[in-house]
Amino acid sequence: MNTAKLTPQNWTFFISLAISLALVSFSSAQEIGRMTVDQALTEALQKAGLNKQSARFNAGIMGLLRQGERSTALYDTLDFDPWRLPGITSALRREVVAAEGRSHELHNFGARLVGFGTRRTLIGSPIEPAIEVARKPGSLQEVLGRLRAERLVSTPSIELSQVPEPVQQAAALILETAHRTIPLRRAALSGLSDPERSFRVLGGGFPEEADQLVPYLQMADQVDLRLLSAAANDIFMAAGVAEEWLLAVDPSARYDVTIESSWGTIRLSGGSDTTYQERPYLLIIDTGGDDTYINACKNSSHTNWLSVLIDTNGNDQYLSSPALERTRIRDFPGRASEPTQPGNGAALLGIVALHDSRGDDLYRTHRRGTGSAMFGFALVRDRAGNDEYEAYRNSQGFGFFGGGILEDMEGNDRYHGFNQVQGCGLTQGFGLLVDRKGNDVYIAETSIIDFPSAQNRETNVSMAQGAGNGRRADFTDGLSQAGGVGILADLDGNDRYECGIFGQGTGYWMGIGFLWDYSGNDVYRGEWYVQGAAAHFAIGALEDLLGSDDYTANQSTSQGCGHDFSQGWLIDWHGNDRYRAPNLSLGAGSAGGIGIFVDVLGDDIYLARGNTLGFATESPEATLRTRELCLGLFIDMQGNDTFPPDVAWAKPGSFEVTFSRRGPSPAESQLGIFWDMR
Ligand SMILES: [Ca+2]
Ligand SMILES: [Ca+2]
Ligand SMILES: [Ca+2]
Ligand SMILES: [Ca+2]
Repeated sequence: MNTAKLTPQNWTFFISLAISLALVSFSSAQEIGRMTVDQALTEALQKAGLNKQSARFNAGIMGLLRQGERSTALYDTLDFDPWRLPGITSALRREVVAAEGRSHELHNFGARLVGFGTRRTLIGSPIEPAIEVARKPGSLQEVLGRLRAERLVSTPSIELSQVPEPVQQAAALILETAHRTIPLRRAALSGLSDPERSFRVLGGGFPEEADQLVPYLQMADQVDLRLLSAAANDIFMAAGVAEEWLLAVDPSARYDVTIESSWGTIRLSGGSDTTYQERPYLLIIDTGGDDTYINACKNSSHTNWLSVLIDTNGNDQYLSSPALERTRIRDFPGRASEPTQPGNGAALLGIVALHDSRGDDLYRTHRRGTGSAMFGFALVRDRAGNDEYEAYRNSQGFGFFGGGILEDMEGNDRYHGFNQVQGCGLTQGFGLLVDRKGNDVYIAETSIIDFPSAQNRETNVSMAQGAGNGRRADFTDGLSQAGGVGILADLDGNDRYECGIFGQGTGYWMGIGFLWDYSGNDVYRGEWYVQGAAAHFAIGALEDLLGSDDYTANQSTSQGCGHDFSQGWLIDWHGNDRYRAPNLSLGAGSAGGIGIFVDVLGDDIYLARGNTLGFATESPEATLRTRELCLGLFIDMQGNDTFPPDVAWAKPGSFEVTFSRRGPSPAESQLGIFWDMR
């Protein structure tokens, strides 16, 4: 029994604890917050002479300015009605929570946002027949026999008596599922006349010039990602079930068999520390030892269309070069040499699944990897331990025509990368980084400048931590391509996020980036186009649900800022927060954009300068933008807040509308709204 006196401090503690507990249940957090935020947005617009129908981009005018094809399903939805974003993202966040332990549902979640999702589990489990086959005694010999009869397996009959029964069943399940899935993959690529050549071209790098891009896009049109996504669902389901079966295997059980197939090598091993050198692997199951994998789990060719790696024990290393065992990526001289080559956990015209069950693991890749997909689907899932993830580019939840997922279930983890990492989606791609537990650190390199930005040559373009990136070609060849969807979702713990330019919920050129932090006291550091910011017909949002947080954006256009027909959102639901904001921030519209900032609860401190705290820039006279809405909206809903003394309209308890240009109606004007509701 707690005998402490109930002093006012105790009461405050108990009340805030009660609120926290209520909010920790994600559904109630969303319900309370969404209703309140939605009402506040509605009222703020009304008080300024706007409403959710009029406060939109004019589709006709935008159509004259916006160029780009292959927009995602999510982009079309949010572009149609910006004000639905908080409701839609709160429903999406629940799906991420619900997908725990079912990574194939995370895959379907991402794929649906882009437009090629399936719901293959709606009626039942599509892998149930394969599970039935695998569960029978002697199933692996039986499956291998059938594959041998079809000339898919070349190794003659092999002794399996040393291989533990769960390992045989798990291997049988993966191979049986692969065999049942290959027709979907064949159909997906049936439009390609020379798939081996396409593999080399599509994987050879991002096309820069139009003469490279045109054939690339033609090949892209010949790959049906819906079919490949359906196949990936079944593979990811089977890998999840196989991992469950393997958890029971004694880590000291010793066995080692190698079987060759035309889809790649199958190796089953346990009880020792093993180094897997680079070669085309179809399947690796390793149940014991501290192992090293050099580019062992990836698509190596058109025929090596599937690669599954399940490691259930030990502290393992997943490396793209043996040199990286002791060298960090940022210190590695060859770090920039192979940014689009597949490394561990990278898909290319195929499917890749990497599951690590236990141990403190090191994932270090200068190649594209750790949940990275081009024309395919990749999943990396780490179940336990304090892990270190390092990459250079196009990694750690990255998708370009396809989807890449990095899911970490537990432990305090460290993520480091340079560019297009930690939840990044390019054209027709999604990249998801989901970290479910622990205090984590996410860094997109800021001091070694390998990716100097057009905004500031001394700062990297990060395009990281929830970033959707498109190809802007209005000033070059005209072949603009819409960006994809990048999401970083961190569900627990006190976390730290650092990046340069473009990051932490950012979008560029019809791309969408979300950073969702569900819990904990967090620190956000970035430079420009960060923390809920977007440029050129794009959408960026940072939403932080619980905890007292510390936000810093140093250079410009951040923390709820939309530039050029973009939406930038920053919503913080709880806690006493501190915002250090640059020019164009905290609910700012720039060049016909919409920027929205909402802080729901707590006593907050705003340190800001310039066009900030509910402000919109004036559009040039006699241009298409003159009578376009440009809107900056700032709302603080509660608490004793501190505002900078030199921002004239930002006073506690006040509602202010500031017109930069007043058109015939508010919807044809450029205006800022500041509302501190108390
Ligand atoms: Ca291991
Ligand atoms: Ca681990
Ligand atoms: Ca965390
Ligand atoms: Ca707050």
